[in-house]
Amino acid sequence: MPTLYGVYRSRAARNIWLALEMGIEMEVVPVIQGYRLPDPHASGAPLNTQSPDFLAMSPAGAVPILRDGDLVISESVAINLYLARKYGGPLAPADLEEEAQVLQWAFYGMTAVEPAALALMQAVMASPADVAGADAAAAKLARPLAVLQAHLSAHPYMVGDRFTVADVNTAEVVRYARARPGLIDAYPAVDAWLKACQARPAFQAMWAKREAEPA
Ligand SMILES: N[C@@H](CCC(=O)N[C@@H](CS)C(=O)NCC(=O)O)C(=O)O
Repeated sequence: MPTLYGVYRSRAARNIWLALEMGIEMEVVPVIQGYRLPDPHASGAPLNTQSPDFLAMSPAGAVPILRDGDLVISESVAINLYLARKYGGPLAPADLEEEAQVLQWAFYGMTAVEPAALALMQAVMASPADVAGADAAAAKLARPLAVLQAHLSAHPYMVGDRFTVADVNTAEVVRYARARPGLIDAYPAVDAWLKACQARPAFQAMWAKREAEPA
């Protein structure tokens, strides 16, 4: 059985969501971000991203990490692509063409959507009253959201007209933009798609556990 190291309040969430969608049995070992602890090196500190045992597995000191037999991999999107390929089924790419599209959206999500969406979420959380700062961050998201709006106006899902690993990967970064109320409303196809993704029982199960985890 694969083992995932990470907490629900981290990018491990997208791996847990996918595993639930695909019915993959996966052990989840909690590893909290070191920066969330008062002293990650204290003797009683929980296993965290700065613990020597964890750093031996993750030189970058970041969760998630997946261990599957002798294989140890980092990067939540790479982990999802591995799980999809290994376990197969309708959430995995059906052929080479779909695999290319899944990769295309994975790279677009990581390079175009995530940096802008994360910057927006962090700006809103750091200074909720700083409207100008949030406006500037939101402006950088306008183009990626317009790209997704155009795609999702013509297709119900990211790839293959069905829910796949590409939706899990993309939805988990688009949701950061919800930090700015009303922003995604201006992109109705994105809004409807995100709501459909997040209404799925597997997402709901993951989210309930995430909410139950201390912030
Ligand atoms: N691109 C990586 C990002 C990994 C990452 O930054 N993880 C954060 C939690 S979401 C982390 O572990 N941070 C610990 C730290 O920066 O000390 C992925 O998607 O897995």
